[in-house]
Amino acid sequence: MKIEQNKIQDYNQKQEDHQADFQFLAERLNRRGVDVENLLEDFKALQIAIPSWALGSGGTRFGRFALGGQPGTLEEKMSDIGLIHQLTRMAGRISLHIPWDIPEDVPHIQAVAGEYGLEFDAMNSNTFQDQKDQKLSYRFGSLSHTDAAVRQQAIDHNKQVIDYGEALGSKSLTIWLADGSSHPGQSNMHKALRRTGDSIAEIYAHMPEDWSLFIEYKPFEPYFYSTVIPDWGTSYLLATETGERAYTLVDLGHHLPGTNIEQIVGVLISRGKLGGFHFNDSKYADDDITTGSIQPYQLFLIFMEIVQGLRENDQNPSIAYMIDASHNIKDPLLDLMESLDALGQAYIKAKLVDYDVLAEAQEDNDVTLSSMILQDAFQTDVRPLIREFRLRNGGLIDPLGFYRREGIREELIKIRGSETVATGL
Ligand code: PSV
Ligand code: MN
Repeated sequence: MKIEQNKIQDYNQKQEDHQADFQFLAERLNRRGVDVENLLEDFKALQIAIPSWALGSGGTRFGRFALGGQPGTLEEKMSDIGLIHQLTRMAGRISLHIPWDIPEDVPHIQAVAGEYGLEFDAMNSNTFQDQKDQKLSYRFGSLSHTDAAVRQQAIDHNKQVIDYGEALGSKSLTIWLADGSSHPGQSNMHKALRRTGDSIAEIYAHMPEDWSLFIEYKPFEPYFYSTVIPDWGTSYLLATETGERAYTLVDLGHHLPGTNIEQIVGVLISRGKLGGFHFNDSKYADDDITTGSIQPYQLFLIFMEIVQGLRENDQNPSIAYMIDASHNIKDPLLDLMESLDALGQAYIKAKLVDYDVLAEAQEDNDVTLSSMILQDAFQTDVRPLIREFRLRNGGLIDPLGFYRREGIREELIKIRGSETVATGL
């Protein structure tokens, strides 16, 4: 769905407080030596990919609630992402999961992407579910399976995903390996890891030379005793053994409670091995809820590590950002826009930190000053700046308000009906 630009302008004109709010913030930041114009320009580069599987109503193992107007085809999914991008100007990328979203007609899919101003982000393979006509089962694993024939099937699937991605213009593959065991003694853990490394090496060899490979990790689920790639260290090990263009991907939900994720981010960047993120938030495990809704301070600290890390380590390539969330109750489009806003805020706040002054405070072991610097940035309300960014780039000052006021979900239900079910989890 595309919104007429004059509707956007009309709605923006009604946001009477915005100019005063923005002026107040801009003057305050300028007084502190922040180049606001530069910040607004720089913000354009923060484009966050939306996964094709996050636009419908997700579910839990207990069931799925209906959400009307879900996208039933890849084109409709692109239309939803196009809409989010039009309203926020922050979501110019789409990430596909195969076989949930096979691009049958590549030129057509590329043309649709072009129409909405979308580029193809990382491709995602799926060896965690058995598909209808699949010969061998992944019940006991895929890339790590004890049977070479199952491993080969999973390797071939990944190669096919690379081929689809190459045709579309994607430049990376993300592997999330569900493989693991649910019972002590079920699996020889180090042999499983060795087999996984060998399988990944074959997939890596199939990638075009300008592609990158991202390896996710996750401590549990769907298996409950062990996973083959449980943590960043194991992912880092595999990425290092695999090759220069293999990196670790950090999904914020894939950590045990209390894990210091920002430290992991800093360490990976320092070794040039941070490939990308899957953003979401959680209170307990892989809850996949709205980014920044539970631990906004952690999100800010992660972005601080990114901003500071990239300043100091040019060996790390540019980072791939994606939201990996599941929407069981909220309207996915509203929720994704909330997440984008939280990401924008964390990024801008991280940019407000004066890293030279912080470095001095750290050298002097001035602990209080260090925390004051962080708090000063974190407590700044930077929302007027993001609103101004959207306004200047043809988006909306208040995208959530517009979406609700205009009844966009109701409109989608009229067009698509209330029965469609989007592929994905
Ligand atoms: C696994 O929990 C995960 O985060 C992986 O990124 C998958 O590709 C994604 O969810 C969707 O299933
Ligand atoms: Mn993920």
